Amino acid sequence: MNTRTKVIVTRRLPEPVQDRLCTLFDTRLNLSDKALSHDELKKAASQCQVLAPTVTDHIDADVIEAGAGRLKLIANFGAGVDHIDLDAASRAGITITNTPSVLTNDTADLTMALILAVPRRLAEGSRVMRAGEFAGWSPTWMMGHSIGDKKLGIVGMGRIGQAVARRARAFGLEIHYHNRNRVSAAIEEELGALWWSDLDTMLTNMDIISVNCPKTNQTHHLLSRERLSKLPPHAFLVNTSRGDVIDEAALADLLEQGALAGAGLDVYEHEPQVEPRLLALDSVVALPHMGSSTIEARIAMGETMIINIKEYEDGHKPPDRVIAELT
Ligand code: 8YV
Repeated sequence: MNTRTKVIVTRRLPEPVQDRLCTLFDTRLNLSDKALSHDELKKAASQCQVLAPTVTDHIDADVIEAGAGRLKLIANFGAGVDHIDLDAASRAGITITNTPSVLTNDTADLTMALILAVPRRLAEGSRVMRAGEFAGWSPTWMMGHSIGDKKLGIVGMGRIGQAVARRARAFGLEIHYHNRNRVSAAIEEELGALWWSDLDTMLTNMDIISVNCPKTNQTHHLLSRERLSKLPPHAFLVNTSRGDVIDEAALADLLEQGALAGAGLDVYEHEPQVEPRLLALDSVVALPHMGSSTIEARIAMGETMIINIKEYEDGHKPPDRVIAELT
């Protein structure tokens, strides 16, 4: 009889991660990388002790119920857990873990890349080159906006928000932030960051906004149409967190009307669908959810996930447990 822990992985992972999973556990991989259907997820949940999903798997109460009794751990490959019904899991006594920290720097780098790319019109410039439309330098052509001395408002000052602040400071941006809780004085001092208790007031005063908070019931459409309308028309908005923190249709309306200067987006409200009006705008730089897509981060995420599974298997509390109330 096989006594090894049964692990089901829902998507193809980097090879060293898959190899290690197979060495340590009775692992079922998904070499095709085709996302599992809802029924397939239910079936998988009923067949394993550990389910290893990703952001593309909707782990709702039905999937959790299907795993009742056998499923003990959902070891998410990724930091965000908004695709998992945490309450249902907690009621069923299932532990949830994620992979924080290891993707912080890469996600912050990509955020900084968008903070640069949108005001400096990088994607537009690249499109012009590819279309063979570069007719030579001109003193008034392709002028964007400098980012130095601009006010950056970070929404969500967790690990990634702080890493963005560190980078942005080096580029000469003034750091402002809104967070449920004020960060420590030591961190504020290190980042030169100014806390705004009221998000609306911060928005009206910023030049660039970076969304870095997790998606929870409280942050769904945090940047609603009303709030987005508070941003000054010269402002740029960057989102590398989760699409539904922003009302995407309202964002498209405001950009189309010129009520906002531009947006840099890596995440979307209804992935993989993207509001087509956003893609039609030169003022939008759109990326396909690639904040953590470096080979280094993805291997580190796998390693973190494996450590969580191993600790569970050995009877310890996995280090990266996600507690429902804190998300
Ligand atoms: C991950 C992310 O690649 O970790 C996250 O929350 O958004 C991505 O960078 C994805 O979640 C993998 O499941």
